[in-house]
Formats: sequence, structure tokens, C-alpha cells
Amino acid sequence: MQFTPVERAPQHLTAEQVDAFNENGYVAPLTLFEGDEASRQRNYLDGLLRQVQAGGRDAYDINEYHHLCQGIYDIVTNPKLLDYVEDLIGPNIVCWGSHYFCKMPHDERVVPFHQDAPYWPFRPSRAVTAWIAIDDIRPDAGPMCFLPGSHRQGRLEWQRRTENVVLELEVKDRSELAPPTPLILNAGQFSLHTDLLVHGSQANLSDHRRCGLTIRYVPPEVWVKDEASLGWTRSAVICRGRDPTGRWPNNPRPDCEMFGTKELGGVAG
Ligand SMILES: O=C(O)CCC(=O)C(=O)O
Repeated sequence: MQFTPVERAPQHLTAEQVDAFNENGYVAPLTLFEGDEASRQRNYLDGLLRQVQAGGRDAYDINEYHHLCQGIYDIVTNPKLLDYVEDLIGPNIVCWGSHYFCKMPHDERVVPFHQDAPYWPFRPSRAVTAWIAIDDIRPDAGPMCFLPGSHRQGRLEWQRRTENVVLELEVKDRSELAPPTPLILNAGQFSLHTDLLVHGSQANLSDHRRCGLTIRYVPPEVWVKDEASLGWTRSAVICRGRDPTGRWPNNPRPDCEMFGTKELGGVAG
């Protein structure tokens, strides 16, 4: 499994940013929300979190709700975000996943350094993740860290790590890879990274929440490797363009805020 460099002429990213994506495996910082809109997005997450916590669930549990919550659907399909994604994967864009990686203050769990591709049953490896800062991301709050250029190694060997982690896969040997570069962002800024880039994050030892919304985008020619993995496609949204393969479901914009089977109410506005 190898990284395919982006060769298209960009419309919204600069040629230098596309070169940086090819060279480093990510591009950042880009800006999606500013001022009041960034605050509105933070308030929206606060509302979702209140629901999660009231149900005794974990802050990381806001996973795969973009086809159920209008507020998340609207981020996933935001035209400005899609303009940048289009420059990397082309005019037909499917979103199959979204997940708030919400590290609460003093959360000691780490995200071990990993590549995304081995977690997922998709072929070929062409996914791009948008990681949108919902909070200001401070150096002491366990920011996401990228290992620049690691995507050019192809798929790396991994091992399972289970203690004090949010995700369990870990790249076995980092000795030949570049040191981690922390992603320091203001709320509303975001990065785009390829699914072969090694990345992870440390504990949040600060008094501040550190939340990023990840959104997984692929061109429609990417598909699951076998029938048993079809569940991974079930919450898909065709965000832009069309699906010439006719395989991807296209969930419509929800007209409310559903969380599990419960209406959230009042958190989208
Ligand atoms: O937010 C984090 O710390 C990790 C996120 C991550 O692993 C991803 O976006 O794929």
C-alpha cells in the first residue's frame, strides 16, 4: 500500500501547499471558522457533550453522528472545507466517517502513533482526514502530532497497545521516522492528512479541553475490501459531485439533532 502523490492543479490550496501535502503527508493550518462561528461551533459541541455526559458516556463517544445531527452534517458538507478537500482527492467527494476526538482536561489517555489506513477496510488507500480544532489547541493539552514524511514509507508494521489509550494500534518502530511535529491551531483552523501519515497525541495534562473533529473523505472509487466490511459505508454522505460507481449510500441532511435514539434539541443553533 503506497501513497499516491496529488498531481492535480489546485484551485484553493496553493501549489506550495499541495507540494507540502505530498512531501509531509499533511497541510496545515487552514481556516474554516473564525470569530463568532468558531464560538458557535464550540457551543454546539458543549451541547453534545452535555448529552453524552448525562448518559454516563465517554467524551470520545461522539462518533459517526454526521448523518443524524444536522450541525455535524453541515460541517462535513461545508463548501469551504470541500474546496480544499477537492484539491487533494478530486471533484467527487464521499464522507464515510466523523469523530470528535475530545480530550477533557487531565485526560491521561494517549493516541499511540499510528497510520489510519490499517484501521480501515478501504482500498485503495486514498482517504484524507480533516482535523478541525473546536478548541484552541495548546502545546500542553496533548495536541495531535504528525511525523512528517512518514506516509512515504507505505504501510508500516503495527502492534497492539491497550493501556491508557484511546486507539489501540501503534506503529512498531519509529526509529527511522521524523520526530513528531505538534499541530498547534486556533479554534476553527484545521489540517488535512493522508491515511498513511503516522500521527498520535499524548495525554492532556492541562486544565483545558482539547477537542478536534475528524472527518474522513474518499473519492467514490475507494470501496470496502469485502462484504463483511459494508457496515463502514452505512453513514456515508456524497458531499460533492457524484458517485459514478453507484455503490455509496447518500444519507440526506437530517432535519434535527438525533443522538442515538434521543432528540438533543436546541444545540444546533
Ligand atoms: O485527535 C487525536 O489526538 C488523534 C486523531 C487521529 O488519530 C486522527 O485524526 O486520525
